[in-house]
Amino acid sequence: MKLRTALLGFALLCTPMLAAAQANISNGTVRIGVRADGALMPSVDGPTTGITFLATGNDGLTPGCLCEAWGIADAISGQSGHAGADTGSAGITSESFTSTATTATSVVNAFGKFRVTHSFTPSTASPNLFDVRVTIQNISAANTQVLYGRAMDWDIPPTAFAELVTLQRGNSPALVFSSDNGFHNADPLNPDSGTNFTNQDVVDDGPTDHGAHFRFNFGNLAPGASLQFTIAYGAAASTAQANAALAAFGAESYSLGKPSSSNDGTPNAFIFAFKGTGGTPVDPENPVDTGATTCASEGYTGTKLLWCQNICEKGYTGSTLAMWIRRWTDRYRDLPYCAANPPPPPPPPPQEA
Ligand SMILES: [Ca+2]
Ligand SMILES: [Ca+2]
Repeated sequence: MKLRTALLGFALLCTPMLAAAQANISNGTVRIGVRADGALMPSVDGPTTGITFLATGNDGLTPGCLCEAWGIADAISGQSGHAGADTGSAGITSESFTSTATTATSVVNAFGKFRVTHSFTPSTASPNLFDVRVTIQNISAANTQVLYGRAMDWDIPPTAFAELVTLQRGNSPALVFSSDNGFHNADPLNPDSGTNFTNQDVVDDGPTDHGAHFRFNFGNLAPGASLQFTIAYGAAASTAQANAALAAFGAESYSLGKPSSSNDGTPNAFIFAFKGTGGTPVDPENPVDTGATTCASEGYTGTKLLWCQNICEKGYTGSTLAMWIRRWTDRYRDLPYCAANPPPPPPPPPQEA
């Protein structure tokens, strides 16, 4: 009894500390839930929050699974890690977490090689956005090559699990893979075959249960050096308002999640965007729509379908990708559809800070 009382007292003492190690933050228009590991949708006192548009009270992530995640890899050593509320965590250890009513900063160690800081602040570009400044530092003694992935399964009320997804890749040479598979754990070394599409610019695809996944290769990062880029999360009352926020932010690549109950993004369109990744801002008013071409939609079957998927839709890179391309060209003397948009060349050396 005494032990139990003592443990209860200890638990009560610890509760405020544990609760403070993750936070829901708000700018009055949008509420974001930030975990200690830098992913979204923490377990805190208050509503479970991914990205909530306060005007409708709807959250674009929390219906169904809490599927949102980020991951990092060193392509030289082949090490990787990832963190997410429902997709699990590997190789990521929390170093510190601080927050206010409007800001949150997560600092983690990634498999002893990187220190990764996700700093959430209200965007100065738009009240519909939060900025997440991401800083990746090589804390090892070895040269590294940095891959960063981030994924989310859009679930957009009032038609959650039947949402429309727009994905615009832009021209950043560092963006090496994208898909609408929001269930991915974002580990950059984990292949992704997409839900409806990979590596394509698509407008309002669906309705189906899908999301957005972006993977970047930021190139070599020397011991002690750092690189930075910025993510935006947000929500707006319509496609037009979401596009205005994206333009103000200067998005280089982005995804929008919208309900399928309207054709103008009402009553809420949700935003996931990147800048500072080496590209130029896209024009959200004139999105590119190539339709969701897939190996299956190309009419391939059997071996040809499988090999096409290995080249175009599995997210393979390096020698594995080269092997499948070689097999394909040896047998078929041409290239599958995605060869019209070949993987970009290696990115320039990253900005060091
Ligand atoms: Ca969900
Ligand atoms: Ca979904």
